[in-house]
Amino acid sequence: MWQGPLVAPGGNRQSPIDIRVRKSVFDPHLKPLTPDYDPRTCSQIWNNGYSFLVEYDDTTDKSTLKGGPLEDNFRLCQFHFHWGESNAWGSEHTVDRRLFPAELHMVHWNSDKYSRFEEAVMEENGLAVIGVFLKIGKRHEGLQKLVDVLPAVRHKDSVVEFTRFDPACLLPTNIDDYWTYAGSLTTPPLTEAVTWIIMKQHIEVSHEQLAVFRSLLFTSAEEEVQKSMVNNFRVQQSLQGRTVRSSFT
Ligand code: SG5
Ligand code: ZN
Repeated sequence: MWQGPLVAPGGNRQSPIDIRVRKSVFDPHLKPLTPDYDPRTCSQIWNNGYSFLVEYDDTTDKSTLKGGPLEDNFRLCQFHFHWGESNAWGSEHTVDRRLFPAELHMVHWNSDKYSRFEEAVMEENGLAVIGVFLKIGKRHEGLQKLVDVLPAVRHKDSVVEFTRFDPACLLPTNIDDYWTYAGSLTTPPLTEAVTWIIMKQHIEVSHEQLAVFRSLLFTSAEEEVQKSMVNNFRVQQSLQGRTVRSSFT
């Protein structure tokens, strides 16, 4: 019986991976990425007990991603981060084994082929996730708007309204240089639905801003033993013969 492409986690296109720069293959046919986001689709922030999700209204094509390796039109539904307990690690992907203190994921689903995120998540070409590495440096003014509201979603299952946040402010200045490969979600359901687009250029955030990420909790307000939300990344997966393509030489 055909079960779809998505038998995880034993599949052969799991994420995250180590990007080996010299083994990635320049693909001159890769187009520039064209994100087109409407900050008015931003709706809320939610601590889901694994990360915090900034969620966008994805009932219409108002915030979309096209171009790059993508044939179809993809709709933004949420972004979130993964981070470590210290600045020495925290990213899911690595570049020549180099770890970053955090990684941003902007999650989009294919609205040309599917009608809902839940449907797209089960399909081979269902999702496109942009990954951006965070490095410690100067304070990020765009990110600060988000950092300021994080204390309100300290516990698991807490949700607050969060509107008019432009997700494009978290992208690096150069979005033309990226790596791309076929992979999976890095949290359950781990489905092999994702075209990953990993930015070569990182963004800078301050140590204090990441410290606020680390003050979040995996646990709900009712639990007796509270656990800091840190090290919320998946272990690396093997490449299994896949090619990582680059948009740049
Ligand atoms: C899916 O994968 C999950 C997210 C999860 C990311 O988008 O969504 C679902 O499974 C809903 C059907 O989880 C939720 O939205 C909770 C319901 O995001 C997280 O759990 C935050 C880390 C993970 O995507 S990723 O591969 O880019 N890391
Ligand atoms: Zn993620």
